Amino acid sequence: MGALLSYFRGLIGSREMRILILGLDGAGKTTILYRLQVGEVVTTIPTIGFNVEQVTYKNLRFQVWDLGGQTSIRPYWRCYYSNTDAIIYVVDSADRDRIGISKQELISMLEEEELKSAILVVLANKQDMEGAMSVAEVHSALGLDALKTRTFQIFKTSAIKGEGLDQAMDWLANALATRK
Ligand SMILES: Nc1nc2c(ncn2[C@@H]2O[C@H](COP(=O)(O)OP(=O)(O)OP(=O)(O)O)[C@@H](O)[C@H]2O)c(=O)[nH]1
Ligand SMILES: [Mg+2]
Repeated sequence: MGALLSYFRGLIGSREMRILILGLDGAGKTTILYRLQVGEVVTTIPTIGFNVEQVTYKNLRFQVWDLGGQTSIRPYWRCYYSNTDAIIYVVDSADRDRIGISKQELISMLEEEELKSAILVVLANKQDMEGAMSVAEVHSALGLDALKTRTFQIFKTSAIKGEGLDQAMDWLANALATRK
C-alpha cells in the first residue's frame, strides 16, 4: 500500500505544472518569462498572442504561458485557463493610472470557475522605477485583502535587475508542492 502511494505521489510530482503569466500590456510579463528561462533580460516587443516555454526551477518543471496584455487581446486569456495550476499576475508598479484597470482584470479572472483552485502570485514589478508604488500600495490598490480562500502571495520585483523573482518562485514551488 505504501509503495503504491509513493508511486502515485511520484506520478503527481513529475507532472509538469502549467502556469499562466497575466497582467496589463507593458507590465513586464515577457521580460519575466525569459528572465526565468534564460536568466537574462531580453529585448521584448508587445506580445500579440502568446509565448510558451518550458522552465525548470529547482527540479520542478513548469510549462509557462505568457499571454499578450493589450486591451484587445485580454478577452482571449480565458481560452488558456483550463488545467492551470498557478497564475503569475504582473503589475507595473509605476503605472498608477492603470492600477484600477489591472484590479478589474484580476477580479474578473479570479471569478472564473476554471481558475478556482489556481494558486496566485502577484508581482509588483518595476520596483526600480522612481515613484513606483510599494508592495503595500499595490496590495491595497488590487484589493487583495478581499481574497478569502485563495492561496496567494505578493512579491516586489524588478525583472530588469533580476530582483525578487527567486523569492517568488521559491514560494510558488513550495505552494505547488504542498497544496491539497
Ligand atoms: N524599469 C523596468 N522596466 C521593465 C521591467 N520589467 C519590464 N520592463 C520593461 O517594460 C517594457 C515592457 O515589458 P514586456 O515584458 O514586453 O511587457 P509585457 O507585459 O510582456 O507586455 P505585453 O506583451 O504587451 O502584454 C519593456 O521595455 C521592458 O524592458 C522592470 O522591472 N523595470
Ligand atoms: Mg509580452
